[in-house]
Amino acid sequence: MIKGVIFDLDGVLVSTDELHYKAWKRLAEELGIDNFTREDNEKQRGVSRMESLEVVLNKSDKEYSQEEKVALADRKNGYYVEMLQKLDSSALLAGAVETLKMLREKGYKIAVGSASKNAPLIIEKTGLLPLIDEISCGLDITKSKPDPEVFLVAAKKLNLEPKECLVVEDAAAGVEAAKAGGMKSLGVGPYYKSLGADYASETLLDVNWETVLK
Ligand code: B16
Ligand code: MG
Repeated sequence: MIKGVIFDLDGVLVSTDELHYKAWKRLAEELGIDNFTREDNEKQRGVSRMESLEVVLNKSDKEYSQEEKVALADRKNGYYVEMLQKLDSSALLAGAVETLKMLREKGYKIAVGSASKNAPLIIEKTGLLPLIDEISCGLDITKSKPDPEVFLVAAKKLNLEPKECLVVEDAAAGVEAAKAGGMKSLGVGPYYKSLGADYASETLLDVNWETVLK
């Protein structure tokens, strides 16, 4: 029986993809990579900061040491965090607030399970904090999706068994992580049909919650 819902953040509750894109694009241009595209940015959906950096560096002939890579990821994060300061509720995706309120009224526990180390800042800036019981994010984990760690930490924080949790995700790596953790999954977003989730809906507004939560 499902007792809690774990929401991925970026691409499910909030849209920060444009800001990630702008920050990576700025870094790429500084490195002389002028062909970093929105298509490349799609490959960064749901994956960790260091793996996202590899998507950018794959477009360069230059080799970088691990130390240089960490500095580049930090530089990109600086640009991203600078833009996050202006984030507000206009970044919330359709149906996010209504869904969280509805689930809470029905007595479900709510967590966020996000790869982002900036999740607490994003949640605060968009006003989601009062609607969420627990946050499990990039700061809590050592292994990124498709490893289930971020969702297992979320379940633990909610005091629930994995099989009592439903994960809502917009990325294939996240759906894989949910499965690996023994959790049911609902895929949403532009690729909802091909994520391999147990249930799928284009947006949070189209979900048949009665079926998904049974
Ligand atoms: P940060 P999610 C993910 O968030 C983003 O989709 C992904 O593009 C980003 O690289 C990752 O967080 C790490 O973010 O650099 O802020 O720590 O979809 O797991 O909520
Ligand atoms: Mg996501």
